[in-house]
Amino acid sequence: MRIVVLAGGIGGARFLRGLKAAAPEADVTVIGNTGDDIHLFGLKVCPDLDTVMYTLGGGINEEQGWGRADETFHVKEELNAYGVGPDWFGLGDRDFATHIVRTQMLEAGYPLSAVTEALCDRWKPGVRLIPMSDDRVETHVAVTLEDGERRAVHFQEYWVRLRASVPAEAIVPVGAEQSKPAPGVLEAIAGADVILFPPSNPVVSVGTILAVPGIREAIAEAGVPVVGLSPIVGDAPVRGMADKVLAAVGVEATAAAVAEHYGSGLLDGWLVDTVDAGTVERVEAAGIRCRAVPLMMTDLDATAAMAREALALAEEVREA
Ligand code: FO1
Repeated sequence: MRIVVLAGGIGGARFLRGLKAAAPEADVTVIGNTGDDIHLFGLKVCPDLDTVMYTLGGGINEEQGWGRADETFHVKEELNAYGVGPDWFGLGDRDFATHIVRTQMLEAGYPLSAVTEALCDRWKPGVRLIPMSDDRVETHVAVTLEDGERRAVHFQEYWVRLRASVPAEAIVPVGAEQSKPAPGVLEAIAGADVILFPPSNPVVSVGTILAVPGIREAIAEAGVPVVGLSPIVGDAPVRGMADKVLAAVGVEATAAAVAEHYGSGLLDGWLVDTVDAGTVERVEAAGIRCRAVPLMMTDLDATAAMAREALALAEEVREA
């Protein structure tokens, strides 16, 4: 079975670990969000690609869900001692090596998709990991700061430095309109048996991938079941601050509203948590087949069970 997954960072990576346990024989292609990418200290950092690569490759810091295990921060401390920032973004020494290799290869002329493949040669994530695009796309967030100044900040500045403490007034994936899907993205979608949206952020993760011209259309036209898992459980994000960015696009932070936001033109099936069983009817009324199952990724078994439910719902859609 060929499965395509559109993944953001932590939620996507943890779901993928469950999917691999649930379907060890499946051929999984992951289309990774690169809207969170940031240039720091002359280096290209790709947080979501790295989170997937480290999580599936066994190098992730399990408590944080991002960055490397057994990490130290000497380089960052030294940079900060020279007054070179930002000091709010935690790049560790081991992680720095990944960004150095990536930047060297990009500067040598390799596209990000080829660089990601080379990095995965080391980590062997057991999936094919492709960035959504080789072109630069950067998510910016329009905010009004406490002093009344209106500014567009990089997504990482909004997420990490500001901790989403001010309302996101608009989310703009800068460069998306001019970007093209990376080599292999459209082919993977066209060749998929099932397409899954993990419980990743629907606006700044899956939404950014869908903003690359051609990807949304290819999924809608693939003619295979498209099944998503709600990142919202009981009207709050399972983790992260998805509610803050949902407000910016006028979507309420509920499992049903996120399904409607994707829409029946894209989604065939949607899983909500058992606490949201009351919304199944509303989602089905929107033309999306819906089931309520436990959606907390507390451990590998629970996450694998979620992946099995998603695949079972896909089969139900296929047979309908
Ligand atoms: N998240 C934080 O909350 N604080 C950090 O300092 C931070 C650093 C960081 C470095 C590398 C990396 O790959 C991820 C990092 N993240 C950090 C996670 C990241 O900001 C976001 O969670 C994702 O971009 C959203 O998917």
